[in-house]
This record gives sequence, structure tokens and C-alpha cells, in this order.
Amino acid sequence: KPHKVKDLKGVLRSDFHWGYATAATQVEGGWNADDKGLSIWDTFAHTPRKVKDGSTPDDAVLSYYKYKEDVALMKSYGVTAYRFSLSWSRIIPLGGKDDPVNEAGLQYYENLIDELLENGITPFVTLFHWDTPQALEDRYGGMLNKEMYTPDFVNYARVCFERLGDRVKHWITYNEPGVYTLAGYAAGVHAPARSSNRKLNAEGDSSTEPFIVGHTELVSHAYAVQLYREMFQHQQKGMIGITLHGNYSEPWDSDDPLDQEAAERAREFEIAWYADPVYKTGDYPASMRAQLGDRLPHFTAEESKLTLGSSDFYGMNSYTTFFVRHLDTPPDINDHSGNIEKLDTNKQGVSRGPESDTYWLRTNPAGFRKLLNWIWKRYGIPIYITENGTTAKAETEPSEEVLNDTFRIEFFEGYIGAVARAVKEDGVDIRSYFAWTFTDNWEWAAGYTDRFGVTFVDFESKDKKRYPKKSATVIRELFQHMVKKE
Ligand code: PNW
Repeated sequence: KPHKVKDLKGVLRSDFHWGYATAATQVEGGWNADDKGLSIWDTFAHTPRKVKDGSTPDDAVLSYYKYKEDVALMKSYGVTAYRFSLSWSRIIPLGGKDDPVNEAGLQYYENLIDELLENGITPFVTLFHWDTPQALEDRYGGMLNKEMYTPDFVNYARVCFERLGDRVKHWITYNEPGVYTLAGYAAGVHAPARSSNRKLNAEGDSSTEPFIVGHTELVSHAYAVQLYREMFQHQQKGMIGITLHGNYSEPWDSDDPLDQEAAERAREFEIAWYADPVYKTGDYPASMRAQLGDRLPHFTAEESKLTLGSSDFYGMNSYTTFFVRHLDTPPDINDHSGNIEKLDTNKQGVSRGPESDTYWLRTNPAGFRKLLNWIWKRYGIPIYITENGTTAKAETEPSEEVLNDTFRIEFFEGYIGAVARAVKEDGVDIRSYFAWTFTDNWEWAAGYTDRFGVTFVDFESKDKKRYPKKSATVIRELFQHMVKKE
């Protein structure tokens, strides 16, 4: 029984959506099945030394083949909703607006959506979760080329609205545009692996490309939303928006005004970069313009008008909190964080939280609650939490100890409790919570080594056998307790 949340009975609205989130590349497998085209992640994973364990997502969790079994398991976990992404190159193998649509690819998503609906589970569908068609990357440099890319993305969106929009009422255009740009074009550790860091053997210019690509994401998002609103929303009656990633930043020295400013600047570079144009001003934050000058693109009047208000909700992904300290030196040309230093402890030596199995991720539910408040105060639009979760150390086999995943259980008790307290005590409007993630999966450049699932997957077994962890039960109990009964 949920003990730490006794006082939170029925505080979440009766139509609150909760469940699990996944992404096509991380779970589907069937990487070339039924005429699927390649994505930049297929290319990346098949390049030596890019992925930690040398693995590929060729098979992943085989959910392309096992979706019925997965929906049944999810139903046994009690969910009301499931968030997943569509693979663009499965639907349009060559990606472009004049390239053919692949019926077999669409059929898979129709089957999955129908299976969910028959089981009373609401689909939340992400159009883009990082898997740009390789053909578009080759043809014109993908998102580096806004003029070529935008019509192709809008055409892909149109195909999805036309074919799936009778059944899908919750659309997300982009997942975490900021992680895509910084990991793919600055750090260079994600596809398409561009970076100024020549040690990576990469091409690219990290002082400009992340901001160019970010601008393409915002503008193409805005045009896809305009299309949905003008051509589909009236009849299909769905909602559409974007999901942004943000961790919380706390000042290293909470009494030092320079560290307080640095923490706010870090939040602006990480979150307001995308959120201010969409929800607040139609333009980038002043702190970014001040540091980056013309390396940050300028919105045309039309782009600005179209971007402001282009999301029906705030889609929020967040996992952790950092301490942030100001720097006295001028910003590096390849800095994307607002000229700050990120630290694991504050001035008093307090840790940002217990370590997971993922280097950047530590448990910190208090920071999550502060972030919910920061977003609510700055943007004032209903928040849909679309990802939140953790790995845990030493989950290597489905032993009794591993399946009784205490570390993950404590993470979810803390964070889901923080959601309910933000609603009850702080008055934040929160409408959904999707835990990351349903099963262990292919964690991008970390391969199969980082396990985020509430279901253990035996990747050695031919059929990727699934073993429920206890956290799945705890999450169900938490929401059964906290969601108001009609
Ligand atoms: C998200 N960070 O990525 C993605 O949406 C998922 O596909 C991914 O599996 C999940 O979180 C766990 O990594 C992130 O460094 C990657 O703060 C990096 C960060 C946050 C989210």
C-alpha cells in the first residue's frame, strides 16, 4: 500500500492520463522489415565504436512483432494511456514529400492503435523521436536545411493525421528537440554525430549548428501544427503540442546572486530556448541572444507569429536536478548552457541525489516539484508529463532481487508524490504522467546497458522475454490511490 502518499488520496483529476512512454527506435526492432527505410540511428549504430556495448537496435525489444502481448501486459499494469512514437522512415522510407508512402508501415501503427483502443488505452503519439530518415540527411543535410526539410516534415505529419487522426486524439510533434540538437550536433554522441570535437572524428560546427537545427525544429513544428489546426482539428477534435526536456538547476551557493542568476540562465538555455518561442514571446530568451548574438537564428515575422501559441499543452520530460555555479571567465564559443558549471554537490556538500546506473541521472523529487512550479509560473498552460524515470545499478539478470527494484520504486514514489503535491499544495495544473519506460530497451548510445524499464527484458533470449518488476505494481497502486474516482 502506498505509505508516503496517504494524504494524497484522490488529488489527481478523474480524467488524468497515466501510463508508459517509449520510442520507435528503442523498442520496435524490425529495422528493415516490410520495406522500412533507414534512419540516422540505424546508420549511427552500424558505425563502429559509436554505441557503448557495440549493439544495434536491429531487434531491440521486438515490439514490432509482439505488440499484442505488450498491450496485454500494459493493461495488466493498469495504465489508462500509452505514449509511443512513429518511425518516419517506416511510413515514408525515403522521407520526402514526393516519396512513396509505405502501406505496410502504416498498417503496423493502425494495428497497434486499434489494439490499444480495444483495451481501453488512450494512444499519445509522437511524430518525431530523433529518427530522421537517412535519405533526407543524405539529400540535403536533414534539419540543417530548414527550407528543404520543413515541407518534408509537414507532409509526413499530414500523412499521419490523415491516416491515424480518426483514432489518435493526442499528438506530439517533436520529442526533446534540445536533446536532439545538443547530443547530435554539439556533444556529437548521438546521431547524426556532428560536432566541433575533432577527437570524435566528426564534421560539424557546434558553435552554430545546434541553434540552426533547433530553429528548424521549432519552425517545422509550427507549420505542422498550423496544418493540423486548419485541416484536421475541427473534425478530429484532437490536441497537438510539443514535448520539451528540462532538468532542474539549483544554485551552487543559494546565497550568491551570481549563482542564482546562473541557475536561471541555465534553465533559460535548456528550457526557455524552446519554450519561450512557443508559449511566451515567439522569440528566444534575451539571455541567449546576449551570449550568442547572430549565431542564434532570428525568427521572421511569420515564423514568430506561427510559433507563438503553437502547442495546446506543455509536454514535459524531466529526470534530474543539477547544482549550477557561475563562471568568471567569458563564455566559450561552443558553450550551450549559459556559461555555467554543473556540479553534483552544493556549497554545503549536499549531494544532488543518489546515483542511478546512468551518469547524468540522480534521484531528486524536490527539484522535480520546483521545476513543475517554474514551468507553471512562467508559461501557465496545462502540463502533460510525458517522460520521467530512472535506471538502477546492477540489473543484469531477472533475479528476485533485481525484480524487486527498490531503487526505482523509491524514485517513482518520490516523483509521483511530487506531482500530486504540486497539484494539491501548489495549484499546478497537471494532466498526465508517463513513466519512462515500459520495458528495458535500446538506450541510444548506451545500448542495452542502461535499463529504464519497469519490465526486465532478457536480451539474450530469442524472443526478448519480459519479466515484470515490482515498480510496475507500485506505480499502479500510486495512481489508483491518487486519481479521483468518478
Ligand atoms: C530521454 N539528459 O533522453 C529520451 O526522450 C528517451 O528516448 C531516453 O531513453 C530517456 O530520456 C532516458 O535517457 C534524455 O542528459 C537524454 O539530461 C539525456 C538527458 C535527458 C533525457
